[in-house]
Amino acid sequence: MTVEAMLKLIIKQVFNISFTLWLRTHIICRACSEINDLMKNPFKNTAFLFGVTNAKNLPNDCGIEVLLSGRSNAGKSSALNSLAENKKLARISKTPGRTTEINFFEVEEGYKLLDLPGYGFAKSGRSRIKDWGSLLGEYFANRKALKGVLIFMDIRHPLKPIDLEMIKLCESFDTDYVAVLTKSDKVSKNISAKTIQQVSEAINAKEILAISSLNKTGFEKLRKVLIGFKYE
Ligand SMILES: Nc1nc2c(ncn2[C@@H]2O[C@H](COP(=O)(O)OP(=O)(O)O)[C@@H](O)[C@H]2O)c(=O)[nH]1
Ligand SMILES: [Mg+2]
Repeated sequence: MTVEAMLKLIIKQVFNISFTLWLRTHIICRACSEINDLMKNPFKNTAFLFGVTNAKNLPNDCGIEVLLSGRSNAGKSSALNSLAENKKLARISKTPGRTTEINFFEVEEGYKLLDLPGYGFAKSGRSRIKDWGSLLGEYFANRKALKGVLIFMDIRHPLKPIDLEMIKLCESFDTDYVAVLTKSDKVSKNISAKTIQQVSEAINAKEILAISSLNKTGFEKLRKVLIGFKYE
């Protein structure tokens, strides 16, 4: 072998080793950064799975499920996006015209958030929850995976009749519910504290908290509450 050929071989080997080392370091760094992100926010990888309109299409009853409910415009989609720090998450699940649907989101294997986009949409008055018919009723009655319900309410007008109907539904099935008061940036700290107090006196919620998707406040507590459902 000539000196030139040997040099070429050495350069090639050095290049190969350097590249492999760089690639490994890069992969390890990426994995570390993903783990770090997930430790900071366990909801970061939340992804839309599918929508269900009929009780017979519900997936296997296993793991943990938490229902997200609230009147339309309460700020539920914005809250879901802020929770996951993903601006596009809630929009993905929107299916126009389908108001009686349960949308499944997976936070991690075995933990799902279920969005009820039609709550407060269909028709008027007391028949609204009934419009959910067998789907919601059957879901509540039989679902072992159901660990809790979040009820999103605009902090300026909480506990509307439809919210009270959902609370009644939770109480009748002995399901824990959490009142999430949204858009807290719209009121002063004083009013926010007063509203939390009033709501806590009026209902038997497991927890009451205020969030603002605009200011990104209250989400640490909301994440803690949601993670708490894993240990019940
Ligand atoms: N000021 C303020 N507006 C909000 C907040 N969250 C949502 N909104 C607004 O309220 C409206 C309804 O929000 P959306 O998340 O779509 O509500 P949803 O119908 O319950 O899913 C939109 O115009 C949002 O920009 C918030 O924390 N603060
Ligand atoms: Mg929405």
